Amino acid sequence: MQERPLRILLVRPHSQLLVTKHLKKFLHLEPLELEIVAGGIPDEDQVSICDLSLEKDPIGLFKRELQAKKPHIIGLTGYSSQAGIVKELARIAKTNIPSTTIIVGGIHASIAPSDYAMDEIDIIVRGEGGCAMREIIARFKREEPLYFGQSVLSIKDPDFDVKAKAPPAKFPRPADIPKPRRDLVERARYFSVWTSSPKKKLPTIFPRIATIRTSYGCAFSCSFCVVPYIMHSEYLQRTPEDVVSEIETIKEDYIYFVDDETFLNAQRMTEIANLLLKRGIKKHFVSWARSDTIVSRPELFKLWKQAGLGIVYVGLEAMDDARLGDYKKRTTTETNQKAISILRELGIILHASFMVDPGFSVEDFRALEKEALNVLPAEVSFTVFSPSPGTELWHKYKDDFICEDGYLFYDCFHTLLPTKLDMKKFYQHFARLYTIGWRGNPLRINKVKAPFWEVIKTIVNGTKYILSIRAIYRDY
Ligand code: B12
Repeated sequence: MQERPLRILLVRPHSQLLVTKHLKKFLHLEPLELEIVAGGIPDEDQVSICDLSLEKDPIGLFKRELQAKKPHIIGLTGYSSQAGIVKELARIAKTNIPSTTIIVGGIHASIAPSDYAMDEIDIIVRGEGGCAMREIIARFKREEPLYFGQSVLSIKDPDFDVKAKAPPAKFPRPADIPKPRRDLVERARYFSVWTSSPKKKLPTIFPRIATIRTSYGCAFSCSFCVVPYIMHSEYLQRTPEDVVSEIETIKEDYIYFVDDETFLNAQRMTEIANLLLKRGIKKHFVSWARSDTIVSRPELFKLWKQAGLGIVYVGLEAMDDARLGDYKKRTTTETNQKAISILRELGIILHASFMVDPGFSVEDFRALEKEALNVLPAEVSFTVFSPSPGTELWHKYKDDFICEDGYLFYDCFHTLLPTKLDMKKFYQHFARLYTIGWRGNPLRINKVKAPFWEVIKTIVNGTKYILSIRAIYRDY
């Protein structure tokens, strides 16, 4: 039997690309995925979370953590763009502590597990990790093989390649997923830019914010999105009572819903809002929602405004029906327009998210600029169309990809496909979109009063962010 208590170190890697580092100056959310994984670890064991994402010397900190904690088990998470750094951390860990067991989970492990087939990585977890970790720890203590079923893989398992084909179809029941261990992180480090202000005055532009997940998956199947692949198009939901009880335990006044789609079930969301109002829970919420959900249920958003919904992110993607059709978004430009009006009438800030196609001409950029101007005042963001591994479009385009450096450029800012315009010019236009968006930010247009130094910080960091976007072409 293994010695007890076990020492487990869970690690969120840092970003290597400048543009993502700048993004984090506006929005830095807690590592909820690791807090949930930690929730699956018994109380008798010692677990800690090391978030390298905003560290000046992340590798140095990681080595010091290894030295101090001497973990029996190390759990690493990561998006596709972080796959390289996850592997690097695994190598460093095994060099420093050869006996440690390394487990990798997260979105990239779920969609491209064979990318982690290397000696230093002992276990690869696909999909939900809290329940998986519970079982892994139990097996570890019983000294049994740690891999099992279709979701917990190992290169030591002779069936590894076969199993790597599709993500596990069986997702745990939401009620069985452990509650996040929010106590394991320094809460003051996590914040999000906040532009919603009914009183035209904000005590801070960067309030501390917590995250919560109330559902898993999405009933839609947009061609660029990997969620239907991971979740087999299932939409699993937590009960209103369960969600509200968790919200009651959250100390922060601001909460970000990190669901794939929060509002799909109007009845459930109505019940959640009513429970919040009934129990007098006063929080400020931010969530993503589809434009057609907003249009078909304006009364739901009115209720949620009362319950504290301040900002809604909407993937408008394109203001042209042909492109929306290509993306299989199942919305129209008319629906997008209606959703914008509804949010405006309700006094909910819109965060409009658009996709830029690598095939954009100067005229296409100009047309999108015009569309972006139409949605202002709003927060706006733009990403470059980047099919994720696991999507239909990834298979269609992968032979045309221009990036050689593994998955590093899968950050939706770096183009994976050749651009029609010269790349330098492409990124000049792309950065210009952000400049236009910045000018129409609700803080500026609504003349919101905020602490002076925060306004200066926002301008300086905003400028740096736009300059880093303009310089992306140099990364190739
Ligand atoms: C909310 C969200 C965001 C939020 C922030 C999320 C955050 N926590 O920082 C915002 C809007 C800021 C955002 C930004 C971006 N996002 Co995002 N985001 C999401 C979304 C919708 C949910 C992610 C989330 O927080 N889930 C909640 C947590 C609790 O669940 P989870 O991550 O799945 O973790 C579970 C398991 O994976 C597993 N697990 C995870 N880690 C580990 C580790 C171990 C050891 C184990 C055992 C298990 C395990 O257990 C966890 C608990 O159940 C996902 C869609 C999705 N389904 O993943 C996209 C998604 C992850 N985002 C994506 C992208 C591309 C981005 C951006 C790069 C886009 C951009 N340019 O703006 C940025 C990058 C920001 C960054 N972090 O560096 C892509 C990633 C694609 C890929 N192949 O990597 C996704 C999948 C969207 C998509 N449809 O393609 N995102």
